[in-house]
Amino acid sequence: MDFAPELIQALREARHVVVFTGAGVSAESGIPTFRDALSGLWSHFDAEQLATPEAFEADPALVWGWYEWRRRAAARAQPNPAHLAIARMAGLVSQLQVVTQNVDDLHERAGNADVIHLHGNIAQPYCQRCRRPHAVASDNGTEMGDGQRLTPPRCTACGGTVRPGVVWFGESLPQDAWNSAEAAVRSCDLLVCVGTSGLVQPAAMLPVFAARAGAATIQINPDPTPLNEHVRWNLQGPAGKVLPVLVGQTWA
Ligand code: BJW
Ligand code: ZN
Repeated sequence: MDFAPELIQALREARHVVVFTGAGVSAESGIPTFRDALSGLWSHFDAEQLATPEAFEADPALVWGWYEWRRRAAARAQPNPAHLAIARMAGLVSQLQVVTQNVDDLHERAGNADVIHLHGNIAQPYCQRCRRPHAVASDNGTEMGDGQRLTPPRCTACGGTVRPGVVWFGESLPQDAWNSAEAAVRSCDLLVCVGTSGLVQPAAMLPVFAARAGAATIQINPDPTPLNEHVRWNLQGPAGKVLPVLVGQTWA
């Protein structure tokens, strides 16, 4: 794999790097990307239609079952070479922040300390009424039946319905996370976009903000995305293959 010398130089000189990630960075850990066909019975459902407050209102057991299935899969998954390369990079530059759309914790488990979650955390459900966090059993090993419906638990404090700790379509992103992400991309000198389709707003604006503010920009993805036209270097391939080589060649 050969990279442009200017790209290697930009990485070596960068003092503040932001790595902006999407579902593709966790794909090689066995977590399906959001817009992949879902496996088994769940393939009868469109992920975009399950990830809404309206879907949860209409059929809580269907949506809670889907999220429990995914929560357990995420808990069993392990960081892959892409997560590990990003964690390694954090030790090689002055400042590295991860801004992720992912609801898993694989960046943290790979060793990154500064991780901003734009779309919440699948392991932290909370009460829909009083917003208190709801402790979920650490049943990581328990396989759920394919397409299994599950009634959502009740809040132990107020009896309200517990909901997944993620941001659905039509909901606002957590204000603190969004402010931190926006500040990070506007002040970084290099942005690396990894494994995102760049279709979901407002997250997809972040690379545009970085480019407008003068940051060097890189995208790593096996497929073209709408971000191609906004970034300087498009590295086509799976993140778990490209990132370790890129980090290895830059800081050899
Ligand atoms: C690999 C790989 C490998 C594979 N290596 N790569 C402006 C215009 C139009 C619409 C809107 C707008 N502003 C807001 C909207 C509406 C909406 C939106 O964006 N809709 C679009 C779909 C059109 N946005 C919202 O509603 C947001 N809220 C908001 O804007 O609030 C203000 C507001 C309030 C009220 C009314 C109006 C506005 C909230 C968005 C929340 C998104 N939530 C989800 C679900 C989270 C929970 C869950 O996981 O179930 O977040 S949706 C889903 O998409 C998930 C992801 O984080 C997000 C992004 O997906 P991502 O990560 O890019 O994954 P994929 O699957 O799309 O792509 C994977 C990529 O990986 C692909 O490119 C592959 O090629 C690649 N890949 N293998 C590297 N090995
Ligand atoms: Zn409650």
